[in-house]
Amino acid sequence: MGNILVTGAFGQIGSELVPELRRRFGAETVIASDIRRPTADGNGTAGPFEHLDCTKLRQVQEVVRRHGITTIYHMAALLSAVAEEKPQAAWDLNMGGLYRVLEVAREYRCRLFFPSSIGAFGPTTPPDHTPQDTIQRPTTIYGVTKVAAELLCDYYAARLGVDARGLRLPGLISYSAPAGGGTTDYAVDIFYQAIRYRHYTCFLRPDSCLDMMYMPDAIRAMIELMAADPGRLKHRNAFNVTAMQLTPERLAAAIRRHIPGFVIDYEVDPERQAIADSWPNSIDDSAARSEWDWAPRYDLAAMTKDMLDNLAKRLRPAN
Ligand code: AKB
Repeated sequence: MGNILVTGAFGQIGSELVPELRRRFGAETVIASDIRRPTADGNGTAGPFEHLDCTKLRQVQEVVRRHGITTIYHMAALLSAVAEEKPQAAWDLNMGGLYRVLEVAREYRCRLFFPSSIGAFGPTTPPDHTPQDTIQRPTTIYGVTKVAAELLCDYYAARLGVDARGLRLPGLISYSAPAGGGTTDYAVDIFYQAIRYRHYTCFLRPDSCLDMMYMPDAIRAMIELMAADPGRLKHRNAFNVTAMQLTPERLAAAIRRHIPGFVIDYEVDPERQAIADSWPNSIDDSAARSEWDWAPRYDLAAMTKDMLDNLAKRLRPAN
């Protein structure tokens, strides 16, 4: 096996994916890369790092060639809320970055993982048990880039022989890295505020239902998909995966079981609410389950306990 390159290594997913890949395959085989410079402690990850702007073809070629890369996890992207504020930057990074990385994957015969999202769906998509293959007419620039990216990955796989695989990820919940610029960020922020202040003001309505997943399940899903027998994969790319369907009020009730007296109130942000309203309530991940045996390990209760246990090691209640 050759080496692995992770783009966007300091982002919400990358900062947990890199340590897990290093744990499984060896620290020296995983090259972390980001457009940001590492902090003095190396962002908590010991191992090779490359400063990389993945929208620059030459830079990507150079890193892949020099490190003998055979697999790329392409995580560099803007999330939905920030993409809506900066649509041109979202197109440049989300599409421009993927296009360059796919080109380099074709040239150097690398395998590629690409994270799509429930954001690839839109208001005309069936909102409940959203099928794997269905209507995709998103109304956000984030969703437009995700659908185009799914199609581009399919094209590179079918026509140009690149082993490109991917997931449609739901909102991800994690205690390691803060979420940044997403519509589902409330489901991370709520834990920090619950421990510090026993109070959280949510930017989505109490009944806004969205698919979510605990980060350890998401990381495992990515690595398992890349290891899956290609002979079993009918879809290969953009698999629906989910673990739980959460509303702010459901999540608050689960937290209250550990922090009695926790209070949630609501100041709805119309921009992020409109994005959430355009996404499904629950997606059907039976294709992932049957084609590569996907199964989540964390439900709402297990995730909530693990989040609070881990955050309590770092955070203190404010007085
Ligand atoms: C976001 O909210 O933008 C992401 C996503 C669901 O793709 N977490």
